[in-house]
Amino acid sequence: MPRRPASLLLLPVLALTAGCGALPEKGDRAQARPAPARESGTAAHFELRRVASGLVRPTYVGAAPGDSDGLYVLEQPGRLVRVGPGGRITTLIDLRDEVVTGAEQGLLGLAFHPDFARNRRLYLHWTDRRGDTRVAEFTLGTAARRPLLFVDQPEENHNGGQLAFGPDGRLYLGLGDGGGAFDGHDNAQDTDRLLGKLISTDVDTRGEPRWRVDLYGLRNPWRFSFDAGLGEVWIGDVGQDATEEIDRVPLEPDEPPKNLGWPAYEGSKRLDGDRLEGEGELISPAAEYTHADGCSVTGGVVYRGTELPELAGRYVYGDFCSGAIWTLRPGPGRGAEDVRRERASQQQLSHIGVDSEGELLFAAANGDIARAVSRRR
Ligand SMILES: [Ca+2]
Repeated sequence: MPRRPASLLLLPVLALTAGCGALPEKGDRAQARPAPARESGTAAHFELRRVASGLVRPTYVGAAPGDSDGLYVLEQPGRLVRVGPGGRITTLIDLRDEVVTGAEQGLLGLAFHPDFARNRRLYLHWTDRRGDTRVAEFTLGTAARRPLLFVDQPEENHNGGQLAFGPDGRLYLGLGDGGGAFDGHDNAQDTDRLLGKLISTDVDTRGEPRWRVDLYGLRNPWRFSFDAGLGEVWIGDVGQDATEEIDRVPLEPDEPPKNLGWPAYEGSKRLDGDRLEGEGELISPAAEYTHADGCSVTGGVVYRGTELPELAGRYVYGDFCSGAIWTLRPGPGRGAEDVRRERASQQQLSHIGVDSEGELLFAAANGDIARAVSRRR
């Protein structure tokens, strides 16, 4: 693939650093932001207690509005199950005949309609038998299905995964860059394409869904979440060979979509070859870690529960490969600080969700579901 020279981008930034007052190239202006936070110590805010096991490669755990007794789990090969009291498992939707399972393919995302308790609507994201991305609306207890999205996938990897409703009531989806290495299909910086983006649609408008690009320059946003109170989205964007990143981005729909930098940047590191495209403000990671500490970030949530008061307002995330779990404190200027590695860890960590009370749940590809509990118990 063509590698474009980076020198034109780097020179103005260096000039600005030297204080000569030259304007940085559009998009690189955010380089004045503070460096991403890195691990600065350890902590033991909680223990993990296993609450279910034997599930098949879970990719999601969470609660449904109006159901405080059950946990809802996605199994990567294609089932949505409910884990009820006593660990009883009920299959709610079975797409195993339609889903292909690979390392990064399968049933990858679930979101409940904000009004699910009344309308029973939920949304699933999966990889179909041809390896392409599909999103559809289901109405639980009926056979109703409404296709919402089809995206041709050029490679098996980097399919993104997460579905979630934003504080604006829109359904958001994270899509990876289409796969291969170093965005060889040139998707992430092309704002006319859906790959390498955070996109959203209004599911309550009937007729053909229209998807909007909200953020671009993503590599593989496997997991993201909204901190509704602050109108922010937190993204764990999986890195290439060196760096995993956490992005903290304000929701500003009246502004042009912001640029998360890939593949011109991996984490905060400028890579040779690709340039920033489009008009979006460049967003540097709030936090990052290198492959000395893992190899695939699993983005989590800002804790808004009550059982673990020391975690209040902290963002919780981890790494699939090392099982490490970190928490950090949102800092000034959209940054992060006080990154602590937890004593607890979870091998094959695939998803961090919350129950109906906002308490932390951890899904792992080894089949386990765990809950964060106070160490004082
Ligand atoms: Ca980035």
